[in-house]
Amino acid sequence: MKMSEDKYANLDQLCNKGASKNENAYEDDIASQDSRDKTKKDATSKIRPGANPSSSDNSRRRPSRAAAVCLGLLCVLLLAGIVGLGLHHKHIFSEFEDCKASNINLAKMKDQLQISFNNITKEKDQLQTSFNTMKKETDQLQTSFNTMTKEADQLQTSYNTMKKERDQLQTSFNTMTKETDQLQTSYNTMKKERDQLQTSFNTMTKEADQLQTSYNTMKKERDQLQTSFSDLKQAGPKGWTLFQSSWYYISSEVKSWDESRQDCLERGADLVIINSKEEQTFLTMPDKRVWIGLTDKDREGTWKWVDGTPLTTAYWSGQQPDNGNGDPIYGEEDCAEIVIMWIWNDISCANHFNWVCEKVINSVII
Ligand SMILES: [Ca+2]
Ligand SMILES: [Ca+2]
Ligand SMILES: [Ca+2]
Repeated sequence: MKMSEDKYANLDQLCNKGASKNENAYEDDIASQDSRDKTKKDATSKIRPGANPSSSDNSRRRPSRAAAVCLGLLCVLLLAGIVGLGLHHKHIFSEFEDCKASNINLAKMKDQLQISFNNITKEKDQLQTSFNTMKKETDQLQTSFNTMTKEADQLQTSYNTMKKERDQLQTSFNTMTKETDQLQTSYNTMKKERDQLQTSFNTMTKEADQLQTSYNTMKKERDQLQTSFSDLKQAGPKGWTLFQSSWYYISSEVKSWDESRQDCLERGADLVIINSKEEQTFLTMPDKRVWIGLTDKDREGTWKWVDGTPLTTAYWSGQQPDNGNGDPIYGEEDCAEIVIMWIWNDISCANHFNWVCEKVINSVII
């Protein structure tokens, strides 16, 4: 717009300059004409003093001719001046017409420029409106940009936080993976152990079944034996006496210690072994001397029961056992008897006494 205005101003200056130039040229032409007229007058004034005053005819004719010549010259000059002025005026008129045409063109151009200026003004207003709109949009965009920048910052913060959490999760995942591997290894180991235990359990189950079967069989046998024992208890062997957990046979004959033991063995028993004070009291016979299953035949002074167990609790009388006290009449005394009043004595095994066989019930009942 400014450019258009400047252009318009330049056109005005050009027009004014042209007009001013024409005016100045006209003024210069007039001044030139005046100068030529002055020069002519001066020439005339110079000629008049040059006339010869000594001859009166010549003086009268010569001024006339001179005046005629001067007049002719003046006419020529005047004609030349008129022609020059006419040409000059024609030239000026032509320039004036040109200037007028230029002014018209300039006026048209001015109108067009005015129209263009108006159009440009409208466009400027529209551009201003667009600029304002764009400025608002720019402000809105700036606001949006600021909002998006904040959101971007928040997102960046969230991203960093999530990245840290991801790293922590990755670490936890790796740790859990290791633990999982360890657990898997432990699981495999436990699985193997379980399988082994299962195998052992199956084996033990089979063994338990076998044991249960054996137990059931043995239980039946025990029941049968219990029944047999009950029957036997109710009606024991003839001549046998039951005391606590043993059956006892007290002989009515007398024999040596070895013969007595042989008799007991033939009866499915052995010479009595005294395990308690009650049994000792039970076996005390007020009128008999009886062999018991105690001897030191194998080693003098080392008394053992017939089942091989050593003697722990004894009921020897006074100085007994004395092994005959060195008296040849008694000889070697290697067998034990219960004498009257329940005390024990060692005596020669060759003596003949009654004897007591013992059959332990517990050894029969399973
Ligand atoms: Ca006994
Ligand atoms: Ca002895
Ligand atoms: Ca003795």
